[in-house]
Amino acid sequence: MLTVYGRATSSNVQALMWCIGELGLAYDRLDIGHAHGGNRTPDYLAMNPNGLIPVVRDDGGEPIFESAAIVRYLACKYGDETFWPGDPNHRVQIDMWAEWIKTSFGPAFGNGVFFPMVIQPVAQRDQNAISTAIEKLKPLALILNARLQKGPYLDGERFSYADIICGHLLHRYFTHEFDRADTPALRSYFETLQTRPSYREHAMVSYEPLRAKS
Ligand SMILES: N[C@@H](CCC(=O)N[C@@H](CS)C(=O)NCC(=O)O)C(=O)O
Repeated sequence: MLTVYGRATSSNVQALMWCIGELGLAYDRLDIGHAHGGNRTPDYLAMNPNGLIPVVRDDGGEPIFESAAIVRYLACKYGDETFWPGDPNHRVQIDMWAEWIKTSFGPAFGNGVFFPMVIQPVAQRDQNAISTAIEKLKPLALILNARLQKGPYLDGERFSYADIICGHLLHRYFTHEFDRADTPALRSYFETLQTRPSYREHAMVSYEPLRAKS
């Protein structure tokens, strides 16, 4: 049994929960973070000194933080050869895209566009910085679009953990209104992901509770 510490409205929790759903694992999820609090207590900081969610414990084992590391742990322990291939030459192609999304496309969208346009209080928003971030995101979206022209998934015909690291961002990316690059393959990928029940259940979670009121 996995214990997941983290609220369902967190995008990193959504990636993890989608992974758990794809692998059909039993879990207990506790609402921690944001309005729920609970992530600055001594007990929580002993599990993750950053005070961030998610954290996972597998059968009461050592706490694990960093969502991508947790997803790879679950892939390694419970996934099949397709989900995270053992062959280093194949694995690195998948890891490469997962890493790029986690460090390039993800922050460019999440920190640069989504957070300041949706979550940050209106009075603190810097419209010039947001406009710059929107422009900087466009070439990254085009890189992803070019890769997905070879799809339907990041690893061609095979659905892998890299699709989780990427795809969980797309609900926010395509439902939040902003000036996006023209990326038909990326949009079609988003539509393909929506045929997966675990994606709909865990990654298409409303972000309205996070929206700044003023
Ligand atoms: N790199 C970390 C980032 C974790 C992170 O930033 N989590 C956010 C939610 S997505 C958080 O804990 N925010 C504080 C809160 O919810 O109270 C990961 O991928 O797990």
